[in-house]
Amino acid sequence: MDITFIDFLQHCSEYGELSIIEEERTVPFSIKRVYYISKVPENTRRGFHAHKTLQQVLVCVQGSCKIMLDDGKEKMDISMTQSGKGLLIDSCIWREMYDFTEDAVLLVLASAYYDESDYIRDYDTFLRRLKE
Ligand code: T46
Repeated sequence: MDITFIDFLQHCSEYGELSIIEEERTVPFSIKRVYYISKVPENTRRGFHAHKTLQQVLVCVQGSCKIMLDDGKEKMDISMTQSGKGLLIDSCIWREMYDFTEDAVLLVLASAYYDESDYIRDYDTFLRRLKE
């Protein structure tokens, strides 16, 4: 599976780090929605879905977590440990997020507004859709 990481422009100094994300420049789409996931209890797994059309960039801005990506052929586990790097997840990729540290904050930049009908929450339906 081809995984795309996006390196954000960063200004790091003795005063801290400043990371810059610009729509259609850093991120290859127009950002319609931003949300973040935090305070995830230990041993919690989230996600368990794919999207029909949505593209997203995930950034663990604090702490760390892992993302399992599945394109129907291959599964890949990715450690999200760097706040200066984004993981691009295209449509039709099954994702699960896990191993959140207590302080983890997972920021998500999305290409569309929230639409429950864009979710594929059943794994067999996801596999069938890939064959269409
Ligand atoms: C994704 C991963 C990385 C809304 O009402 N609006 C929103 O914009 C979002 C993202 C969610 N919701 C509602 C839908 C559910 O009732 O919030 C509740 C929790 O959402 P969900 O169970 O889908 O959360 P995750 O962590 O499993 O998945 C989320 C995103 O939904 C999803 O698009 O790719 O993060």
